[in-house]
Amino acid sequence: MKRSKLAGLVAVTATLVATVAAPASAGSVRVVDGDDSTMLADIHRVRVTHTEKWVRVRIRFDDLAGSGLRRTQALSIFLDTDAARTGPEYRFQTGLNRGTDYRLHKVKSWGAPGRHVDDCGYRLKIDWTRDLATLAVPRACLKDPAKVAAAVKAVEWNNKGTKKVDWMTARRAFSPAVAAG
Ligand SMILES: [Ca+2]
Ligand SMILES: [Ca+2]
Repeated sequence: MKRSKLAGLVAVTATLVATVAAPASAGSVRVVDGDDSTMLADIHRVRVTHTEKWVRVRIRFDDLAGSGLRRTQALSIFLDTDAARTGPEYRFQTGLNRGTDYRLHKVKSWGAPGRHVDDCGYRLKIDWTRDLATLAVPRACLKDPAKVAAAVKAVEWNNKGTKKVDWMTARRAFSPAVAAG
């Protein structure tokens, strides 16, 4: 038991290193959260990609509900663009059901309401068949950061109003920071 767990950890570390060190045109990191919640919007995997022009965060879920009648699902992505300042500099919020609205805010802390970032061409794509949500933000929107890290939180309500939450890895935990590739 102990042995296989250790082997698993080593494999994850090796994947992270390989992803970061890969001679690709973009810097990227993949974080595995896994099937650790009974909610349908359970976060399974997250990939943060940082290119010369874009910052992308792609999240794979257990099961995204197109219809809010099945489950009401929502997502927050926190971006850390300045490691010298504690906490996130940006927060992106969206629903995950069809017809949702989304918004990017400049924030000073995790809980701050922040100020809306005027439309600078950021966009969200949701694929309900593949259970994927992909945020793409022009790097210029974020003031061309040297490195970006992301923290991801999914929230879900069932039709009785019971709320469940899943964070990528842990509450308010950022991915490794990714330099522009
Ligand atoms: Ca999860
Ligand atoms: Ca920060």
